Amino acid sequence: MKVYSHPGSTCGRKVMTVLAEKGHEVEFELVDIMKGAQKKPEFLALQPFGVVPVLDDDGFVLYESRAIIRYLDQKLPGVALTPSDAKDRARMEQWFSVEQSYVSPAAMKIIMQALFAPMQGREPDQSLIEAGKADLTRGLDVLEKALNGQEYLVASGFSLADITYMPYFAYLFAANAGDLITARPNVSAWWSRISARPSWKKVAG
Ligand SMILES: N[C@@H](CCC(=O)N[C@@H](CS)C(=O)NCC(=O)O)C(=O)O
Repeated sequence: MKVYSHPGSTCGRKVMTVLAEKGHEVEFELVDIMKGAQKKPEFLALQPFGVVPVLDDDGFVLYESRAIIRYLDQKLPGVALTPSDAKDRARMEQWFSVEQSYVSPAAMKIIMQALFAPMQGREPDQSLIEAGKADLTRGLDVLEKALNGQEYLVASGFSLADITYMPYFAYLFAANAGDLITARPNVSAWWSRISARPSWKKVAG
């Protein structure tokens, strides 16, 4: 199995965290997204949108991180990261969708400006950071309520849903916006719990 990605890629980190949870080693093919390698014809032949990650499982080429992690969980032995009960599974899908629709787009607005713009020698746009923070409020408030008295997003246990949030939360701290998380006790406790997992430490450590 081979993963084409970049160590700093949020979506790539979801894939690598699932692999670490499963205890499965893969070949890691660096795609240097800082230098535009993702837009070269040879990579576009694997991923027509020119973004990482891509999985190659013995010739079965799959892109889109959320599809890849579902596939890996089903395919690989080890701990199950998808609940078997229909309602728990539906709840996991709900949190996947909330991440993709409301949380990560808002978080990325902040991260692109407060973290990546300075790295690329650009001045962060404060108005975009403020807009991202405003956008993120509802998503985090919803998580705060859902995590009341609950250790993980799905009550039955740690699942793929928790993993999909982790790369964005880590970058929010790096972007000096960690107070959005620490201000919410249930979200904060959940983040401490999931970010302490050996899989995440291995990937983002
Ligand atoms: N929907 C895609 C998004 C992938 C994505 O946006 N990857 C970023 C890195 S986290 C990327 O390759 N960016 C480079 C670019 O946009 O050129 C997925 O889930 O795999």
